Parts: sequence; C-alpha cells; structure tokens
Amino acid sequence: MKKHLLTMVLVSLMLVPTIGAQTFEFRYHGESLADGATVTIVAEVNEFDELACVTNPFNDPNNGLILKLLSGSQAQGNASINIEENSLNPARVLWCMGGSCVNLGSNTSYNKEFSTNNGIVQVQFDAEDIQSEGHLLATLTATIGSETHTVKIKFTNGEQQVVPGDVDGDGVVTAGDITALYNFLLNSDDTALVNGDQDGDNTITAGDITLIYNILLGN
Ligand SMILES: [Ca+2]
Ligand SMILES: [Ca+2]
Repeated sequence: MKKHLLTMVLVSLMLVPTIGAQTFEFRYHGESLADGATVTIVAEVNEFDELACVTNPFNDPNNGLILKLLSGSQAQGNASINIEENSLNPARVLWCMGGSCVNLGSNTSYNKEFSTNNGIVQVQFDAEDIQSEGHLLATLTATIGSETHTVKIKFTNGEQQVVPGDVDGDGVVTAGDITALYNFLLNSDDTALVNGDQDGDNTITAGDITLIYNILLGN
C-alpha cells in the first residue's frame, strides 16, 4: 500500500510539466525546474585560480542551466536578468544567452534577445574573480511568445547553504529530490540522500516527500 501511494506521488509529479500547453522550461543538470525555482551555486576555484560561480561549466556546456523548448526546435525570445543582491564583489559578471555575451559591469539589469535552432538555449551566468564572502541573487526571466518563466540564481561564497527541499544537496529542488527519498524509503538506497528529513521531525517518511511535492507545486 505504501509503495503504491509513493508510486502515485512520483507518477503525478512527472506529469506536472505536461499540464497546459507549456512550450519551454528551465532545466538544471538535466532536471526540470519549477517556475521561480532557485538554483544555488557555491563558489569554486577555477582553472585561472580565481573564485568563481558559473551556471554552465566550460567542460560540460550542456549540463548546466539551459532553456529547453518542449515542442519544436526554433524559437526567438526575450530575456532579462536582474541582480537584486550582490555582496560578492566579483571582478566580472558575465551573461551569455543565445550566442552573445555581455559583461554586466556595474549594471544590475540587462535585456537581450535570444534565438535557438536546436531547441536549447544555454544560460551562462558567471561571477568571476569573487573577492568577498556573501552572495549574489539574480532573477532571470525569459519570454517566448506569450509565455514567461523565471529562475532565480544564487551564487554564494563562504555562507552555509540549506535549501528547503534539496534532499540530494545539488542546490536545487527537482523531481530528483523525490527520487532520492523514494529510493531510500523503498530500497534503503541512501546514495543520493544528503538532507532527508525535510520537515524536521527527525525521521525520514513519506511526509518528507509530501513537503517537497508541495514546494515543487508552489504550494
Ligand atoms: Ca536537489
Ligand atoms: Ca521527516
């Protein structure tokens, strides 16, 4: 009975992105992001020996943050980035989308057009040569036709990060966090389990799955 219930939760979650005539979505490391989700990236030392946060690793450009068309392969759209908080003091803030890049400099917002012929638009947003501890919070909004979606990008350096609902510790809440709990509860597989007890009752139960399910649905 328990297994059946959990399976239904998982199946219904997988159906969420297909509700309505959604034409595109944001994905991070291959997983769909709920509208308004926050992608959290912790600063790392890059190949230039600088502290940096990047949404798309250079060595794996398709496995970071992308805008993915859900039907068709060609589209033109408009995107804006808005930096709401920035205490990182980075030397450069770079935003590339649809093949062109801009160094934001002292600008906190920027608009650009983008297009795609292969159904994918890479979103490269970097804070490079970070000088201070703290965080940068930006909202990226993309519009294609009459459809608009947003993703929040949080870069952090030296701050303790706990993202509510992030069971597998990759900094973002996705269906993968449900899967991590499901694997633990049904198969005792804890390989992806980093923060299993999401509701704080000191046990890992189906109630923790429900909590994440509600986060993903925006409840
Ligand atoms: Ca996660
Ligand atoms: Ca719990």
